[in-house]
This record gives sequence, C-alpha cells and structure tokens, in this order.
Amino acid sequence: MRVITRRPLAQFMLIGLAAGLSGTAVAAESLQDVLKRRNLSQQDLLSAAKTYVPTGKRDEFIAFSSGGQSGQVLVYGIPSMRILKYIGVFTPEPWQGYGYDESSKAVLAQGNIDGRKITWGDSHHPAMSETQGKYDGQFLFINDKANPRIAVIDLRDFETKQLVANPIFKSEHGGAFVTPNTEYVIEAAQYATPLENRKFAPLEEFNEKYRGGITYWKFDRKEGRIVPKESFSVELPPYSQDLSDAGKGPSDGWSFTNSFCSERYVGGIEKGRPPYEAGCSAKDTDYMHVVNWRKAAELVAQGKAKKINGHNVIMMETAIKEGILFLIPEPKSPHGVMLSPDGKFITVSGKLDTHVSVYSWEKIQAAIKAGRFESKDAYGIPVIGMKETLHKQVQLGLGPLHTQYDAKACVAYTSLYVDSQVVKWDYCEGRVLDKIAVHYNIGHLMTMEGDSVEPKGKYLVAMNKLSIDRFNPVGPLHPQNHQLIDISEDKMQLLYDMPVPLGEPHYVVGIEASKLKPGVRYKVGTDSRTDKPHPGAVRAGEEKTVRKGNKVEVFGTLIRSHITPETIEAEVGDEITVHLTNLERAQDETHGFAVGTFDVHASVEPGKTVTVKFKADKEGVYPYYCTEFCSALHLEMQGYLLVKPKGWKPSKPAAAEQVVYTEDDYKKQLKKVAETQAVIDQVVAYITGVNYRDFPDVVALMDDAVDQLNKTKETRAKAEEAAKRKDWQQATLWAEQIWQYQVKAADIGIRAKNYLEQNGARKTK
Ligand code: CUK
Ligand code: CUA
Repeated sequence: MRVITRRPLAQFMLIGLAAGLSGTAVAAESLQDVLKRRNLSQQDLLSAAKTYVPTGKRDEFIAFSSGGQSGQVLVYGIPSMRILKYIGVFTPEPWQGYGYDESSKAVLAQGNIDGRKITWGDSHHPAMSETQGKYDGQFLFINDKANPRIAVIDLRDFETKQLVANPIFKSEHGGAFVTPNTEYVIEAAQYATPLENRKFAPLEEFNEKYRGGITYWKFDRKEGRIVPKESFSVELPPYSQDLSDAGKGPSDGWSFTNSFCSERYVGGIEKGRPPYEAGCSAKDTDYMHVVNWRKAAELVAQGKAKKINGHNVIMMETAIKEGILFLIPEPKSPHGVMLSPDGKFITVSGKLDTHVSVYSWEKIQAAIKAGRFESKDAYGIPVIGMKETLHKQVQLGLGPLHTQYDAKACVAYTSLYVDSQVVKWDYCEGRVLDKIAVHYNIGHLMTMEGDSVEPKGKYLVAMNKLSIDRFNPVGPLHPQNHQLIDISEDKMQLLYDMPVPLGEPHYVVGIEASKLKPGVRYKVGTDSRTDKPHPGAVRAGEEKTVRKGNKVEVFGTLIRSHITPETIEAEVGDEITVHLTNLERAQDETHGFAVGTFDVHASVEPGKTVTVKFKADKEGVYPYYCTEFCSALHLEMQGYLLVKPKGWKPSKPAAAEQVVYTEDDYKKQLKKVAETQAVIDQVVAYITGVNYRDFPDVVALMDDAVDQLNKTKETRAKAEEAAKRKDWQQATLWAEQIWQYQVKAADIGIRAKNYLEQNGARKTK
C-alpha cells in the first residue's frame, strides 16, 4: 500500500535523505557534551529524568487545573506537565464548538444570570467526584466566583454538561467541594449581599440585610447532573465565607467553612473611613462555620426551609434552633480549610498569622454534644471555644494559605504566600519537617489525590501567583507558574517550571491516570451534551434537505473526506439549520464544520451529531468546509452554501459538462484500483493472520475499513454501468471514487497493522 499510493511521497523522502547524508558527517553528541553545551548540572539531569515522558509513553497522573479568568479547565499530565486539553466551561471554546453548536449553546445558556448571557467566568476550584472519599474519575466540578455558578464536566468525554447559577448569591468563592460520596457539591458565597433577587439595601443596613451562606447542590450521579430542586442553602451572617471542606470518616455528614472580615466592615475610604483591608482584619479571630449538612437535608425534607427565589434556604434562626450550625474562632483572616485524610483533624491557616491551627473533630464534637459554648455571635449562633477544640498550633512561616496531605501518615504541606515557600510538616506532632522555595508567591498547592481519603503523595504542584523572572518575557502580563516538586523523599526537590498561559488558576486536582476511562467515540447519532440520541441524526444514505417556508433544514453526514450535502441552496433571509453526524468509527477522526461570515463552527467527533443554526441574511456564495485535517483529502472536504437573492431564477439552462476523460483514462484508473486492492489484500492477510481480535482498538479500525470497502461495491456498479454506455467521463470519475474508498480503507489498515506490530501481536496462522 505504502509503496503504491505513496510512491511519489516516498521518492521525495528518499531524495531528501540522500541530500542530507551527502553533507559533512557530524559525530553524535554524548550526554556529557549536551550537559556542557547547555550548562546543565547533575541535579538538572536528575530532574529531567524524573519528569521526561518518552514518546509513546504516558503520564502517571492527570491534573485538572482551573483556567482562572478564562473560564476554562486545563488538563495536563504529571510528571511531564504536558498540556493535554483545554475544556470549555464558562466560556465559548471554538475548537470544541462549545458555544457555537445548538446543544453546547444551551449548556452555556444554563449559566445565564437573570436572563443575561455571560461569556466568561472566574473559575477557581475544581473538585473530583468521590466514592467513599476516594477519587472515582467520573465527574469534575468547578465554580465561577464572579458569577455564582457551578459546572459539571463528565469525564467520559471531558465535556461540560451543565452549568447551574446560584439563585441567592452574587458571588461564589468557596466551591466546588464534594461530600465523600458526591451526594452534594458545596459552594459558599464570599461577598455578602441581600439574598432576595433584585433587592437593594444600603450598606448602612449591612448587618441586618446582607447575608452570606453555603449552598449544597444535590448531585444525581446516575444522570450526571445537579438537581436544583433537591438542593438547598444555609443562611449565614454577612462574614466573608471563604473555602469549605466536607467531613469524612468520623466527621462525615458535616462541613467546615471558614470566613474572614467577620468584622463586617463595609469600607468607605471615599468618605474618609479607613479602607476595607484595615477594617476587615482588625480582630484577632474570625469564625469557622461548622454545619451538619446531613441533618440540614433532613430539615429541608421536613419542609423547614424557606423559599427564596424559588430555592430552599434554611434560615439562621432555624439552623440555630435545630442545632446544625456552630462557630469556632480561628486566627486571623484565615484562608483555606482542609480535613485530614482520616477526617479527624481540620487545618486552617491564618493569612495574617504565622501559624496553622489544627482542630480536633473529636473535641469539637464533644463540645457540641455537651452543649458547651463560650458565647454566641451577634446573630445568636453558638460559638465553641477555640482553645478547647485545638489539637495543635504550629508556626510555619509568613502567609500560610492552603494545605494538602501526603500518603505518609501525619504529613501535610502548606503554602506560604509571603515567604514564597512550601512547608512540609507533621500535623500529629506539630513540627516542621522541611521547606522549599518556590517562584513566587504561592497560592494553592496540590498533592496527588491530596484532598481525598487516600492521598497518593509522590508529587506536589505549587501554583504560584507571580512568575517574575522564570520565563522568556512575553510582555507585562506574565504567565502563571506551576512548579512540580518531588515529595517522595524526606527533602522536597523542585523538578520543573510550567508556564500556564491561561488566566490565574487557583486550584488543581490530580488523579491517577489509570482511574480515568474516557471513550474514544460516541454511539453514532449522539448529542454529547445531553448524552441522548440526537433527533437530527441520520445514517449514510439518509441525508436530506427539507425546506418549509423560509426554513431550510439539512440532515447531513461527515466521513473522510466528504460532507453530504455538497451544496446547500437558500434564499436570502432563510433560517438555516444544519444537523451533522460524524459517521466515523475510527479513533481521532474528528471533523469540523465551518461556514465563514455566519460565525458557524462545530466540532464533530466520531459518532457525534451536532446542530448549527444561523440566518442567511446576506446573499452571496459561502464555502463551507471541514476544519480538522482528517485525511489526505481533507482539503477537498468542502461544499457551497448558495444564498440567492429573493425570487432568483437561472437565466440560462445549465451548461453541459465538459468531457475530458477517455476510455484509456478509465482503464488506467481500473489498473490503479486493482493494484491498490492487491496491497489491501496483503495488509488484510497480515491482520487476519494474527490475534487482532484481542485488540479492541484494531477491531474498531477494521470495522471502519470494512465500511469503506463495502462502499466500493455500489460505486463499482456505477462505474461499470457508465462504461457500458461508453460514458468514459462518468466511468473514470466513479472509478476514481472506488480508489478514494480504497485509500481510506488502506490508511486505516496500515494504522491497524502498525499498531499490531508495535503491540506484540502473535501469528495465529
Ligand atoms: S483562593 Cu486563590 S489562592 Cu480563590 Cu482558592 Cu486561595
Ligand atoms: Cu474532515 Cu477534514
């Protein structure tokens, strides 16, 4: 096959190779030479060896990073730090057609706020779905701080399936955090506001009318969607709720949310008052909120919630009366709250304190059981004494923020924003074990599965806010810096700097790659955003164009290297709907669909059906084409949208086709077809002569190849029929089409053969 269809290409390559060889021979560089030339140390070499993933090999962990203001999620491998994908979440993403085809537009529209379209998000904290507190690799959640929303991403196809806007908050920083069986996705407000929609209240009434809160979004795992009707919130004082974490093990059923600015300061520097940052950090302590979410859910079921904007809210009064809400003082302007893997300890960092505080769940629970409270806050919420619930306070350094856990017992890592360090410490004994410098001003940090009940250790990613001098300069707006740190030994070792060119990612989660099992194709005719059969799907041969009034509806298909239909005719002002089904079953055979001028683009992965809709409000001729280089004849994967003036009629009959092919051409064509078939037969003989059935990927490729070859039968009949009429023009072109199908089949066949050879197939015949 390669020999025949690719002969010209192969010849070129040989000529090129010969030219290269005739030059002066240069002795290959040794490793030592390279180290010298690039000025690398033994330590650099070690780091390179620890992170390098050779071609064809894969990463051990997959990281899902917030894309910050880009409103997307980045996916990268660890330890290589190679970026694998950007997932469009809160923001349209043209490559994936996200926000361009009708069903992904509908997903984005779920995130409209009060009917307003929002095209960005300040995405912060991704969370992996959990089963019994362990990452299960099924779903990813992420919040948008600016426009209070949560997104659901299905990891079967890495697509965003749902956005849910918070009905009572105006901002949402403390999400997404999941309960141990992903019963709920937790999201807390940050900036207190009146909870009722479109309610104004002056800042002078902040203490009375402004409120914070925590929302518990019910997740239906079977449907893979959040169920707003079964979700609820707990009303909280207007303290700036910070991050949350769900209890686990002994603390399962509870959640913990810290806060800052419990001073309830409202600024006003323009009126001569001290600024926010002074007023919001005056007190020595703020409050950790402790909520019994399981009991809260029962209260909602008993009808004890109030409806605000159609959403269930447990008011503070009810929460206090029913004993589901408590406060514990925490020092000072804290940030980040993290449960230890066993669920026994709760770590809180005081941004403006040099300590982290480790609280004991056992002690908290004892105080609650005994009804032992030191006071009440201004809203009557019982306050449990800090001293009596503390397990340890450990001095770590300046600006402690977030904490993650190791696979090793009692070992935790905390980021030090001001010191630009990661500190490794023992939270059982309360002592520092090691420190390492990062570049610079670290926010979150992440260890592999480090917020689950089963952290995997090995690597830590430091998410640094500034990158100052690390990378080649690209203007005043610098990339972010994710630094990979080896934590497998006693001393931490910095391995790699990865510039992140997309927004300010706050948090990342890392999961063992083996837990992710995404598909490579959809069942033919699937709407990927609803996971249901798409009503616009058609099979090969069923393509059609339906016109009703000024509506033109196209039911088309895509397969290498062909768009059906090849022309779409419309009149100016028509509404055009194009449904496209990708008939491919071969892996990675995505087709794109673009129409210029009308802002139309779709990504149609194997098996997927998508719909694009637009108004052809401008007369003219508009080419449409496939945007993925999908085969050798990708550039020919094209068509024309003809938008005619109103009432247009052809002025002269269509001209007869110019005849250019002769009987000789037809015979030449047939010879080429026969030669190609011989090569295909060889490839097929090889494949069927080994245990190819043991390789599901190859079986899928073979199905696809057989599909292509089956099409030659009908085409051959057409060629022969034309030849009988001595219509050499038609006969030659149909014979060429036979060859097109053969090339596609051969292309797939060779891919299958290479795969089998590289993956150790055994001869069976
Ligand atoms: S926050 Cu960014 S560093 Cu928004 Cu998670 Cu702490
Ligand atoms: Cu399909 Cu290019």
